[in-house]
Amino acid sequence: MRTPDWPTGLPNNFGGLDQAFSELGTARAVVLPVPYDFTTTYQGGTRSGPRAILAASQNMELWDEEVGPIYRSGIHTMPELEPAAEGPEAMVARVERAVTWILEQGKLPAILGGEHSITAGAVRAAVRRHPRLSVLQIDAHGDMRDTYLGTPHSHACVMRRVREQVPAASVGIRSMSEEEAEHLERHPVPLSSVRRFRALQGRWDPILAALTDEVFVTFDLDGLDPSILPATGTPEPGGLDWYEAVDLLRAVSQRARIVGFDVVELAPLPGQVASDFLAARLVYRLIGLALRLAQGGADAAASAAASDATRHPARA
Ligand SMILES: [Mn+2]
Repeated sequence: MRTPDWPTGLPNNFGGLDQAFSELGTARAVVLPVPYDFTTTYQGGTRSGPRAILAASQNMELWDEEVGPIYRSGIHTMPELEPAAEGPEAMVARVERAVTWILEQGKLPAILGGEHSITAGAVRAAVRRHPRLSVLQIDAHGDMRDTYLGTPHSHACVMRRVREQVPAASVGIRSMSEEEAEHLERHPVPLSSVRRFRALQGRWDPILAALTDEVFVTFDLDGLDPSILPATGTPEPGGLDWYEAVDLLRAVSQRARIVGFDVVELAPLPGQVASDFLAARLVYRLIGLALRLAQGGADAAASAAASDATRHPARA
């Protein structure tokens, strides 16, 4: 049979990459879409997050201003992980199985949520391969409840479960329950509100010191300000801006190895694609930082930041 020879649209994978850059065998990064939205309690819709990120990524320029043409390292997109109808515990186990498989192939797992509860499975898989693992959480919410609505596997409990396994640093936190606040008073953990993060003025040693040299990044998009990312289930005012977030991620990637990450809680809004694009760019940037392709790009970005000193004196 002859291959059709008419022009076609882009392949439906992260970045819209040709086979040479998207086949599993040679790809260094593997994107795992997890359209899971079960324990969400306010605005739902995160089940549509992964597809929106993939769609945006196919319209994104693949030369990244910090990490360059990272698609050349190969980015394979897995089929969507099917949601488990039994409940979050089964889904967490399913995520763990998939991420274990990706790590066994020697690839970087890049997980697209979906709601935040899936992180527990990803971290369980990562810590088995990297026993000295630590977790960087970007989030508006502590997610430190012991149980929520009858389950310890809710999105609202995910960092409590993670911190039972590994050390973690949390940034952007500005919303928690009374129970969480009391728990944190008795059991303090490295946790920065946006105010505290800004007070560090770019000297992030207290955050970096809480991490080991192998880091899993869990990026809940509501850690960002709703003015730049409105498409999320529980938007909270006063979040991080884009440059604060990516500057922190770059600093982490220079001090430690990012061994996997997730970007969760995108709940796409009809007609508003800026959030989807931000998420796609963030995923692409994180792949580059994790694969340590940032060398030249980071220097260029650092000098750009220095010349930007009048606007951001704190980060000069
Ligand atoms: Mn959150």
